[in-house]
Amino acid sequence: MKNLDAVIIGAGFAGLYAIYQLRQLGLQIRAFEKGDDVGGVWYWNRYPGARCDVESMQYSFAFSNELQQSWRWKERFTPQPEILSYAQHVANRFKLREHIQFNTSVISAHFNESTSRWDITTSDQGQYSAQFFLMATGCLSSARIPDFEGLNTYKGKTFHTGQWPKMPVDFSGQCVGVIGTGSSGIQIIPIIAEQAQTLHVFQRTANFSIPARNQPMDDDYERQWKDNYPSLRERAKTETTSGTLYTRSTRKATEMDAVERQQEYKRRWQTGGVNFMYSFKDLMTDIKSNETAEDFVRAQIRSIVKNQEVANLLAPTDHPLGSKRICIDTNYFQTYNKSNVTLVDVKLNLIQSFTSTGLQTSHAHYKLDAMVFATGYDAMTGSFLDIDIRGRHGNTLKNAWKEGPKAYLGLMVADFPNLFTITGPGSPSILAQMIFAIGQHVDWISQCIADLQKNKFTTIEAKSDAQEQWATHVNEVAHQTLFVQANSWYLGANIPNKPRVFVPYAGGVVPYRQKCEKVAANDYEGFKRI
Ligand code: NA7
Repeated sequence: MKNLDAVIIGAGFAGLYAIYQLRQLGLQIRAFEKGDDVGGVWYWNRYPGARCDVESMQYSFAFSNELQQSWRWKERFTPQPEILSYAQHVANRFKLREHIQFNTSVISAHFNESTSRWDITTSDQGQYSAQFFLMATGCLSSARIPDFEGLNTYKGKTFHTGQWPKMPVDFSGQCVGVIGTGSSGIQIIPIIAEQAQTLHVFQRTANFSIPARNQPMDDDYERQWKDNYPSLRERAKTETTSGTLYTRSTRKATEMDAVERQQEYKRRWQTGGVNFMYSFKDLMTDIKSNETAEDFVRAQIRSIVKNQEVANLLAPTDHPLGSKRICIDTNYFQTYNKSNVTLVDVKLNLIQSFTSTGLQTSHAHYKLDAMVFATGYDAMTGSFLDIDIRGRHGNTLKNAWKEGPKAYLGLMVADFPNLFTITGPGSPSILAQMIFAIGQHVDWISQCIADLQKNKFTTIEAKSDAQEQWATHVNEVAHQTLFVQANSWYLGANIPNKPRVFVPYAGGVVPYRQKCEKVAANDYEGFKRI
């Protein structure tokens, strides 16, 4: 058994920054990464069209001014290969690779009550004992293909967007099917449509999507950011709900007359990106306001898509705009004007089973050479529960979370001492810009560990009552928004039998950070240190 101070799982942005920070504390650390390189979600999601929905100048680390000044983003919204290069650059520049063991998964982590340390086993039969155990496993890492009947009999090629092969995939001349019209589906569909002979999109829920209006990076815009990075990063920290600076309106949608409102939506639709969601301050809290934005987007879809039957299927009517993660796209709706693309509504035309040659629905059989699953993830908890984690008294994390995940501040779980959940359930995580959320969490965790060492404590763990109160608060805050009105992965609705709990903290990054800082300043109120 090898002794370490800290074990980190994952070498995505969370793992990389955790290595960087914990190393500064002088800890002996090792990170285990399943893939053969850094990048996490951006390592696995190498499907054509994969692109970040946060603007490049903001989706990056803030901890090193030299890094943010020297790195040059080529486009307004960065494509996956460039984000992966950035992660590789960070790993190389700060010499983080020497702490990472690639091609290795953590199989189990058991808290050993006699040593107050974590006993960790890895896929290469490694045995480690570590004082601290950090989960940097990401919120969207546990890719999921639904249990379709007959899938094992299907002879065509299958792909999941979140586990895309490294070798380029060429769909030229093929009949391709895509299941899933979330962000990944919406990004990959226009690209496959360019190559494939025929493309059938199997849609269960139509999604709202705003044009990205991606473009090469504007030099002046880049300069403006680089000249003001410190103050802009500070504003992101203190003035935003998600850690990303948008042009936020201070007005309510229903306060304005219809003409003015339309102009605002039009202006933002033309500019592109998630900024559309900030057209009015109450879009995520007032259904009447939200409906005005929904109507606008549906009208755009109907004006883009020529066949009105198809347009009606593509226009979402069953959830508020933004209650499922808003998508941003490049030519998504336009793709349905192509003669080789067919939309199949699987709410009416039910998927029955895969056959050896394709997909059988209640209305027809579709012969398919390849099937792309853009069917999403067991989000936010899947990557934790895929590992055999046991805390005090041998209690499994699976058992502790059987009625839904609970973590005090989204950082620690009662009865799992010294286990830190970076961007865990109950923190803003996926509702925030992820690199921003990771930065705040890792800074807090490293300060917490430094304080433990300074005060000669061995362990820290969440108290159950503090954890309960926080979970209640997370739930109450979510119910003040429209997020709870959709069957989304935020609520675990895409996974059969997953407890229906709104997992991320919807109260915004500013009150969240203030709470974390206050807790630390008050001698880690709600935590027990021994
Ligand atoms: P999402 O957003 O979870 O989308 C998954 C899609 O797959 C969605 O349209 C689902 O429909 C559909 N789906 C899932 N299971 C089925 C079955 N059984 N039958 C038909 N359709 C199904 O995952 P993404 O990868 O697109 O995006 C995840 C996040 O990654 C994204 O928000 C960004 O943050 C990056 P449903 O809506 O459940 O009816």
